[in-house]
Amino acid sequence: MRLLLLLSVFDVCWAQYDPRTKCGRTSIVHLFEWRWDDIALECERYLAPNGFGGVQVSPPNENAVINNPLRPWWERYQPVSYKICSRSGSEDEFRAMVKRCNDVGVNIYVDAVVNHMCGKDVSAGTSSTCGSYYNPGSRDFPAVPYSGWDFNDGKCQTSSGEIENYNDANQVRDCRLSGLLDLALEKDYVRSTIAAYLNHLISIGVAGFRIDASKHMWPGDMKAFLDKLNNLNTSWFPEGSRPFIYQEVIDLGGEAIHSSDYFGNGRVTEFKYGAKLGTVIRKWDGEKMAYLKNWGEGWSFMPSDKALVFVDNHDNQRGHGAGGASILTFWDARLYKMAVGFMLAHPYGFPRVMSSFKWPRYFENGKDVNDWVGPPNDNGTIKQVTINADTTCGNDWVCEHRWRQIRNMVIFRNVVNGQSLTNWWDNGSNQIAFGRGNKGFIVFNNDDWALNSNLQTGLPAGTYCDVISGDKSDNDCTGIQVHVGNDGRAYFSICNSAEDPFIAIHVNAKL
Ligand code: ZXY
Ligand code: CA
Repeated sequence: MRLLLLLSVFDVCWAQYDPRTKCGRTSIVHLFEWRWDDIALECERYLAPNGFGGVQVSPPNENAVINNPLRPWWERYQPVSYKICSRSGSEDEFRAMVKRCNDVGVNIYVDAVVNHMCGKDVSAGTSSTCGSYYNPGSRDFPAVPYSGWDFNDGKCQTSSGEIENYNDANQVRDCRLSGLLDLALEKDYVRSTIAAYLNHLISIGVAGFRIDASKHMWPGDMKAFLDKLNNLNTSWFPEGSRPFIYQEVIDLGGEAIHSSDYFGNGRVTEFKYGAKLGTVIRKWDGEKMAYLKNWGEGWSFMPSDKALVFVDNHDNQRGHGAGGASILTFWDARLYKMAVGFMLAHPYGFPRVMSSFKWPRYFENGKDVNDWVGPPNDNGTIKQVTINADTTCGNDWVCEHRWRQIRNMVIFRNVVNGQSLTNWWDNGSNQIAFGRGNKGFIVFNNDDWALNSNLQTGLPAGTYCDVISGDKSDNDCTGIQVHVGNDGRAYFSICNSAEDPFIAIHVNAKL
């Protein structure tokens, strides 16, 4: 009885921090701006077979159609109702996707935009993804419904009604973020309306939520609507499962609001992770990979069991936003693969892999003037994700998650799950290596000279396939082979000009 009680307390305590992934899967992928039909196919044909635990999908609710600039990606962050009806598809298509992904053990996490509705200066009318009428000027969103009483116009203390000073927590929570109409989350009606939207998604079968713009909501207000959420759908999840919650809080230090304010509600995005890792791998500010020895809490990041980690996200991959120029993206493919490889090999945090679309990046005075450009489309309709003969994607979908090096490191992380970081080695510069118990080992050479070293891997003796330069196939390796001796040691040789200057081996890719 006492044990049962203890177990249930433990369960409740860990509930919203647990991504509820299936079969020992340990990462998720953000399929940014993909259509629901394409995500359903991707779950079945690629994500499930390769051990991805889930997908973060773009906001599924109805949003303002912005025509100036023409259909930017950020229009999806301007809600006009909670109808599931967006450029990614209809509610029927969304339901079909959730079912098909859940049926192959891939969870769906929804990007929930609940701090605000659309911008105050968007014109009134029915220019929305589902044709619902709305009037931002009179604070009227009849399709929800919300009216003037449901916004923070009276509560915000700045003269402009906008957030003017990020050192003032009251403004950051109660004023408008770049003109977006700020919801009055202290009202029970608003809390209940948001909870009803999220519970609708839970009933369809989603596993949790990324909560957009959490920095701009009071943690207590968030707790109030999160406490109203139902348990996950028992068609796919154990009785009593709580939704996974990860809150987008951009905290690089130096502002009034801290990530730790939100730990009670669920996990929090660790924006320092990508900003710092980019700086290290670019070798800026005198950083070296050797300094990664105490990566994680040792770098004053939040506790590992609270952290949602990523190299780049849909916002900061555009050269602005949190982290700025140091952020690595698919545009810097060689360094990017090392960064994602490091993230997936390292035990700190719960990782999200980014999957992007290509846009016509063009810098003027250090700023990308095309940072607003929306997904590949034909007259506004999002293009299908086509798959080429070599398994890469077409139609300007980048599909980083399908790059061999990244996909194989997603598998690596599953194989080494639960093992601690062992056998750290570095050369005092930018050559490092570490193991994960007796399951896997990874070696990086980010110096300007060759790496030739005999290292303790901690692995059983045998011949292993490097999963960066190739795959294990028909009991052979398509890339480099690594021979681990009876003493667990292996000789590694990585040329600094190698296409990918790192090697990773694990026990499931042993000949
Ligand atoms: N936008 C352009 C034009 C409009 C959208 C812009 O220059 N915005 C002002 C600076 C960026 O501020 C925004 C932040 O979060 C948002 C924004 C936003 C969240 C949304 C919708 C938004 O504009 O429009 O749901 C933001 C919040 C922070 C912070 C930094 C930025 O420290 O606490 C953008 C849109 C950015 O640049 C955006 C959109 C969605 C996101 C996100 C950023 O999830 O993280
Ligand atoms: Ca707010």
